[in-house]
Amino acid sequence: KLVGIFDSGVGGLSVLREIQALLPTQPLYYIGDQAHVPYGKRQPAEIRRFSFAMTRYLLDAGAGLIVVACNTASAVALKDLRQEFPDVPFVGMEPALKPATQQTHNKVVGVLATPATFQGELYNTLVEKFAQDVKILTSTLPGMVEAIEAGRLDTPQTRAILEEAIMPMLAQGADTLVLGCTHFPFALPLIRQITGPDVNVIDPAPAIARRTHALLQEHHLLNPDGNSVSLQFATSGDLNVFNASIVNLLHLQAQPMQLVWDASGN
Ligand code: DGN
Repeated sequence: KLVGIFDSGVGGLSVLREIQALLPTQPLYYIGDQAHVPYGKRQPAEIRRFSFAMTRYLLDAGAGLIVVACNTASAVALKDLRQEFPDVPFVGMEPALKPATQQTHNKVVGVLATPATFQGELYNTLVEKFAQDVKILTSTLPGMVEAIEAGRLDTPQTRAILEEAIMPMLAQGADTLVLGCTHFPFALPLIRQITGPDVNVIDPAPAIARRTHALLQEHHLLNPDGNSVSLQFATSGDLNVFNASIVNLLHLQAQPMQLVWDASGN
């Protein structure tokens, strides 16, 4: 059965990549809402409307499970999505605070995510639950989502954004960093250059892929082994820009579709 995956833009491709590696024969359909990226500073009602529209689209296309491959949309809309579509299994993102607080030796953790993710109930529940004895430092990495969308994975400007956020975290003793936005794993090589080898950088995408596998199994939606690989992509933004990102980030040739939302975002 088809797995629907969505994000505000290309960030969720870091999740798709892991799902595809784990489940190479599962058909996947990815939507990037690039007409509205970035989501980080948008109003919750707006993010909810976009998330509902993409979910409906993917269900109409035949999806049996939806991966909300965006921390921001998960923080704002996951609860409502589960309520609106009670029969649909959803996999959502959340900043990996649990493993981070378990793995840190210095008891200092840095979290990188969007403003909307930090403001959401999901994140604050996690902080209450897992962060009693750990100091948590946060940064929203202003400009980073835009840099990844534009394919600037390793430029002096992108390095400057990362250094400005990460260096103070390291200076305060952070030995574990959480990538709380699905765009950020694409800058991992640069992040590692800045942190050096001794800092633990957590990308939750492999765990999300395992969770997707488990839920598919539980709901009898796993595609039996076969050799047909089916990957579909669509964007609400510029088709050529999206296509270039797929090539640049996934090293894949695809033929993405153009999505047109009406002005209300439905
Ligand atoms: N990739 C998204 C996330 O994980 O939060 C959102 C990025 C954005 O649109 N600001």
